[in-house]
Amino acid sequence: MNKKIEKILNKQIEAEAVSSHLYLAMASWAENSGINGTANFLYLHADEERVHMLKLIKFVNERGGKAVIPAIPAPKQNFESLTDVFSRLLEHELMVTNMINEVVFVCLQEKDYTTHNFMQWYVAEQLEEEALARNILDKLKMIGSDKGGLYLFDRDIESFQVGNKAGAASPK
Ligand code: OFO
Repeated sequence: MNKKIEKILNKQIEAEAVSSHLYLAMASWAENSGINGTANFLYLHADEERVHMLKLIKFVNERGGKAVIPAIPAPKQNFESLTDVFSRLLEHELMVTNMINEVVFVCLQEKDYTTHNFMQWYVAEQLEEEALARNILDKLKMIGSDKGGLYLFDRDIESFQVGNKAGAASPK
């Protein structure tokens, strides 16, 4: 595997691990705050980020590269509100989108069309995740501090789809 591609894919493996860890911390905070629907949604999201990482690990190894399992720093543990959680989630996803765009750019520079093709799943996934996070933030803005609204939000959030289910169902 081209060394430049191997390096940038390993950077992406680390980013997916960091995402999974961050959403796990958010889920745990929500659970401790009694916001259980949101906690379940975020636990699921953390699992899906782990699947994103696994897909990359397998791809790198199967193409003759060496996937590096990264050390992950402890994520933020406390959040001010649901709006705080989802603002940070959107901000994080925008950063991940930039990283994925960079991988795609390097693939084209290196004429690695196989990896370019593989990365298209991540490009589509980012579109969905950003749209979902924006949608959730819009709902939270509408609800404001209305307790009844927040109760319904927490009840309904479990039915929101996280990510590209077809691709996330399997690590390959
Ligand atoms: Fe949140 O998405 Fe991974 O790539």
